[in-house]
Amino acid sequence: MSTPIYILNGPNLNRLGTREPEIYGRTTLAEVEATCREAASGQLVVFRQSNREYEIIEWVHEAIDEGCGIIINPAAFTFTSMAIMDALKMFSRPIIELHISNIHKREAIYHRSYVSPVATAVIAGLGTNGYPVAVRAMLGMIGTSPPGP
Ligand code: CA2
Repeated sequence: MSTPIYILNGPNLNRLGTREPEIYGRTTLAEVEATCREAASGQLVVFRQSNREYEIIEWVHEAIDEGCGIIINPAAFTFTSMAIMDALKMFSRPIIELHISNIHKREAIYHRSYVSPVATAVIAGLGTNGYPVAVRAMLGMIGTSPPGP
């Protein structure tokens, strides 16, 4: 497969590993990126983070033209952004919504995701291990590895 998996990260995740380790762990986003590339085992990966909503929307548009799948941790935009939801709706290949924490175990403001209704699958609560898990799941979805346990 020559088109990349897009792994998109929303606001504040560039600070991962620096605060609230009891919720988000101590792994930095650069370390998360390395685990994703390892899990992708040769599959092209585009890994990005932005604190700007419009930039994430632009990257979803780029993925519509060039990507085979999207793994997205929209962070706080999960609960606010109809614009990201609308962009993702236009993506016709697999989408995995990913959260490091289990958003459903947290306060009510973290329960209503705009992204879940347009996602193929949702992963939450596995810590930063959720990223390589999502990459392996995506490889199965796009057909570069056999589905399995
Ligand atoms: O659990 C997740 O991955 C979240 O998407 C992270 C978001 C939060 O708004 C969502 O409810 C769940 C917050 C990311 C905050 O960024 C951090 C920065 C530094 C250290 C820890 C988190």
